[in-house]
Amino acid sequence: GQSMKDLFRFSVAYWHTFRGTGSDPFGAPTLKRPWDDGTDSVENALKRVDVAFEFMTKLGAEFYCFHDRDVAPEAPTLKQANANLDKVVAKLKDKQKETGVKLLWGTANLFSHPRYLHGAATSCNADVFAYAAAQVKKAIEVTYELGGENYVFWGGREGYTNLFNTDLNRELAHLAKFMHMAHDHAKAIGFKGQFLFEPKPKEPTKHQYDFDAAACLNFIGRNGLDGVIKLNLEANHATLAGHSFMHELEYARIHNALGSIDANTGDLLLGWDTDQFPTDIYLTTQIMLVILEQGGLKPGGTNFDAKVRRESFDPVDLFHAHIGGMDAFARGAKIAAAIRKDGILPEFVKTRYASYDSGIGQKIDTGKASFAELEKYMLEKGEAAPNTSGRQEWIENLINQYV
Ligand code: GCO
Ligand code: MN
Ligand code: MN
Repeated sequence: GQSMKDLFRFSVAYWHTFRGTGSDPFGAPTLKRPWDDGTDSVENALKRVDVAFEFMTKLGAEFYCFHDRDVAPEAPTLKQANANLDKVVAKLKDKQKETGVKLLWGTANLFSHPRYLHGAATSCNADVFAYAAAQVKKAIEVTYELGGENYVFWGGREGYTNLFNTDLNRELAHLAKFMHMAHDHAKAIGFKGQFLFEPKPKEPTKHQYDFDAAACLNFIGRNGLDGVIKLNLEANHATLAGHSFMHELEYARIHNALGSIDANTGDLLLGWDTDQFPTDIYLTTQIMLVILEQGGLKPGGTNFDAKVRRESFDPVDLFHAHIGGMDAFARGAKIAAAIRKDGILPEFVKTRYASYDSGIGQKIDTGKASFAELEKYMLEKGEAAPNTSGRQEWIENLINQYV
């Protein structure tokens, strides 16, 4: 019953698409943007807004996402940085009104500036904690002003390298305090957007506090933030953690915490966070199976947190890359819908639990029985160890039937 548009809620990532240079850790920028001299001035930032909204309008993207420092320049003082942001946000607001493109989420960049060397909310320096708080306060305010439907916290450098000089318990406590302060401020100004944590392991710090969905959910639960913070899950971050993306999505979904996705694809052999555009319909089918099960992502969406690296000199390639990503999602959605409709998967799942539904589960309530009662049951039964083979364990090729 729901339209494809409502299902995807596609979004363009401002940082990659309008600020990305094509550089990688081994080489200098390649992308040339004739309208942009590359300097981080307010004047340039305002010019970029025109290009960005022309791009998004032509693409037919419904949403965009940004960090404070993608849209407006960093400055020597907080006061100046906030003034820069206000100037650009005024123009973003006009452009949103003019084009109908909406803000899926805003966020603060708490990782690029050298002050965040040891993290932001988990920094050992109280001035840095205060600066980060002020920066997030402002970023929540402009997200509210622009009608943002969510607000994202990607941990950036919230983690540590060496435990000998790190008070892990204290840093987690600082982070919890910070998140409660952010929530309090959102409430105070009337911002109703959903807060989202974005898990990511290993980069940039060795031990990230937001390693994966499970680590984030544990933090959320033990700090009284259930529901206040849901998750923005990214495909490449899942593979970096050694998970499949489908695992991360389903793990979040069953905890009622699947908020939004950063759509991309990474190196399946772990590797690093390459943020490539998604083109693989096996991946998008898996994603859409979970999203359909949840009944959509709203107020979240499908944000292309993806870039072209040193494979391109021409920003037009970014346009084609987004089309390719949207196409991969549309195909994945069709396949996932067909799989759900034929009922084969639920049947596989059901037969897997046959012993609960028709065997031991009927004779003895495995959930209520004691270990001693279960032992007595097995001793009386007198059979050899139960054999669970014979069920279909490897069904990934199912997708091939629909391609
Ligand atoms: C990453 C992150 C970044 C963004 C994040 C929002 O790939 O390391 O996802 O791309 O900053 O999505 O802050
Ligand atoms: Mn991301
Ligand atoms: Mn990434």
